[in-house]
Amino acid sequence: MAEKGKTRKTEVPDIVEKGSGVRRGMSATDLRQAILDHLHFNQARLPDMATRNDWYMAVAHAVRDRMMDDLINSLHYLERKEIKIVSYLSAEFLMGPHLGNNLVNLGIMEPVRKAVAELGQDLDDLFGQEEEPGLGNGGLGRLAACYMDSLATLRVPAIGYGIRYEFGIFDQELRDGWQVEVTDKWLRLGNPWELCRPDITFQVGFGGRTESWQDEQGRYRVRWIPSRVVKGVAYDTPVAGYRSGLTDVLRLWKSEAVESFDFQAFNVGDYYLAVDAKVISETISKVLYPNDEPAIGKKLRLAQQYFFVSCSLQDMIRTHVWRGGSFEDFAGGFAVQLNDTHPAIAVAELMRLLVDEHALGWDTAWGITRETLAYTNHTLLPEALEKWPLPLFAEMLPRHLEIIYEINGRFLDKVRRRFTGDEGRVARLSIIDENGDKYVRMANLACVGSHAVNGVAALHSELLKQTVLRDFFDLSPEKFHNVTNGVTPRRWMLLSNPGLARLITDRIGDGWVKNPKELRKLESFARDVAFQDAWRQVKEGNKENLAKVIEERTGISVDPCSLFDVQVKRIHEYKRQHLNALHIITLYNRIKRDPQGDFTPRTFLFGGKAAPGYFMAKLIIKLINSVGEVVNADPDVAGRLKVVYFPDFNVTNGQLIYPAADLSEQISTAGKEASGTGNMKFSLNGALTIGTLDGANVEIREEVGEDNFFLFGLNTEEVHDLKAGGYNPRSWYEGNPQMRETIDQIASGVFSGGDTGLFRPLVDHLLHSDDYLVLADFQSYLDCQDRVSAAWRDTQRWTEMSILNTARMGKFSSDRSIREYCERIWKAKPAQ
Ligand code: 26Q
Repeated sequence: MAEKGKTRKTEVPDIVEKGSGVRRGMSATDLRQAILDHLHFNQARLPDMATRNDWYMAVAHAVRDRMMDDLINSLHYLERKEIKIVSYLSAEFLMGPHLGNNLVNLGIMEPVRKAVAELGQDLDDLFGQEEEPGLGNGGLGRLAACYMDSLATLRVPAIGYGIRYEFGIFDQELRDGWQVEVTDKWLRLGNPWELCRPDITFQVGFGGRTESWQDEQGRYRVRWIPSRVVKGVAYDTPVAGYRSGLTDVLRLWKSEAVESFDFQAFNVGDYYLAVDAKVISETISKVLYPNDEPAIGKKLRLAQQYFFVSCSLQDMIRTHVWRGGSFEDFAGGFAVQLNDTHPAIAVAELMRLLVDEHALGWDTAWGITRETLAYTNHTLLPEALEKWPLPLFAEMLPRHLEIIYEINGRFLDKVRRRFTGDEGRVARLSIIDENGDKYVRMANLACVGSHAVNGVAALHSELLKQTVLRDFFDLSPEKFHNVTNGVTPRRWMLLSNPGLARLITDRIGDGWVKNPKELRKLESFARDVAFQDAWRQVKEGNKENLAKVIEERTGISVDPCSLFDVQVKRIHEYKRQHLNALHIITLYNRIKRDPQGDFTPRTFLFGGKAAPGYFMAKLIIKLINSVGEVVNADPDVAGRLKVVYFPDFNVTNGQLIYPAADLSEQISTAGKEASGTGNMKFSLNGALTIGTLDGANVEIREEVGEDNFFLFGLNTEEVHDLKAGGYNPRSWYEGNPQMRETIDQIASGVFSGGDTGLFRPLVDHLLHSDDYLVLADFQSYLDCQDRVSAAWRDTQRWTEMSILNTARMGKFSSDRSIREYCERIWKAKPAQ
């Protein structure tokens, strides 16, 4: 329930006046004055005394001011009941730094740069001051951020709902080659982009018990009496579209203690109990969970999920009622997308709000719920499907469990009517897992409670239907969709690769930014030698920039003329960073055998965080660093091979790395990577891909053409057959001398100062189970890498392929993805 004090709207002009002056003006002169004013009135600093952070804050506030007209106008749209609002529910939003992106989207990069320079500051320095909000683990959170950019750019009224974690994903440091996690205190110096809305708060209950009662009309009703209540407070961050005049909002919830709660305790004299309650309440939004292995949950994580989902749904209902909508038409007012199962509790919560709080009948509420919700799946790994131990669930959300039982009972009745006698199917479809310890299966809940279910790449969506969601597909095939992921060309090209963006725009105009299919026009210049030279120059400049940063951060000097071979992404066995490492060792051995030989110089760049509890992933990081230490220091190598682990891979670092890559490593075991989005960022920036037929690689290859993509490895069918026939990694090892050599070297301590124990677990794993078929794909990978090395030597051909990659990546704009969601799933339209 919203707190009191909300005033009814008063007459406001439809379009707030745009203009000039210190709050709105877009000229360098106006901006300069605006920055000085903010320095004075917000930071309370004279220019002489201002720190770099003061300047950054002043600039950020000046920019934020210029987003307010569009934000206020957009909030007015939300009041119109004929407009359908898209609600993107996500436990993660990996937004990356705001300042640069907002300057690009508002179209004021140059005047701000000038204004800042006139004040004796350097805009790039100020960019460096921003702590990026790392409120996500990786792909899924970053996808949500790209989608917010596209929603605003396409003028779709939308709210991104999530959690305002006080600590985002940990910062990664490397000590002695091991990952060390450091708390991410991103709010330490304040966050100029968010607006706290102390008046937009909702209460969320936990625990306790339920009671039934009869209302005046004699209806059976249930009341939930929670044992604990916390308050969610809204924090809004405006998300400007790219020159679209529409600004959407990211609304993140912070948990706080309910005032009445501590007063109660205070009155009975237990001050410390009151303070305890406050601390516990505030814990909910304290920290982002790293995606750990396996997905079986922690209590606090479930509390987080329920907390943000409940606040968000209450907020939607409040808005809907406020704009005069009827409950029956809730689905006409909101399309709610569940970003994976993390917000899947929305199914039960929306039912609870409609049935218990607003007295709708079950069937009506169920119709509304299913029509409103849609679910995106992001994984094919069965062990990554979320499930909650039943006792934990029952204790924290007793009413929701009752509702889930009711949903499940009705659902399974229907299943039994259709598939009479097929109790195996019933057990698989059930929302409750009853094989041994009982669990609530969140993917099942999401499928049952949604009108649409989608995967994130064509292959992934097909495999979903055949594997993890097969029974649901059999039941309701019409629900299943594919929406291939995309990335925003604003952040991932315009902002991060301004040199390339300029070169492209000079040739084909700037229409590609909103309509990236226009990049195809570059095809006709792919063999143009002058254009190729200019193209290469941009890439070399980007590589030089990166080389400088690598040297600063790691002390390793790399040759910008070498082939930059890059694998940046979360560390996971299925992504096979260790396959990449085996290749490096093979190259090293070749050089050692023939030190005078003619080898293609390569710089291997790795980046990515491992989940803190994922031992094998951390050992892979150590292995890469250990191989690097040996290779980088060996005089025989003479700089022809360098191995770099770039610490703390995040959005900011990604913006530096993707534009500087020549080769993009997308080498997951076929059938394991749902989509990948880094693969798109690389290719868009002119890197060639070495990859398997996995996730969106399949579609990338289709688009760029098979001649412009380095394919290797088993496909999903072959992976399946190999495993079905009893895969024995040891025989692959024994049959391949090169592989044997590299693995033996790891085992015998060549990269661990003679320590034969250090990498033993990894070696054992490869030899005895090798779940991700590293050994089976090894030779194919090696051969393919040899083709890469040969291709690199034909500079013109390589450049042509690079240009063709960029030219043909239009499909992978997140604008295309969002259009598909709007048309096929949300039935939402751009605002006029
Ligand atoms: C689950 C339970 C408890 C704690 C954490 C989690 C958790 C958190 C984050 C589980 C998974 C994630 C993130 C998953 C993810 O990023 N998946 C990626 O999504 C991308 C966008 O669709 C795809 O491109 C990638 O292929 C997929 O791996």
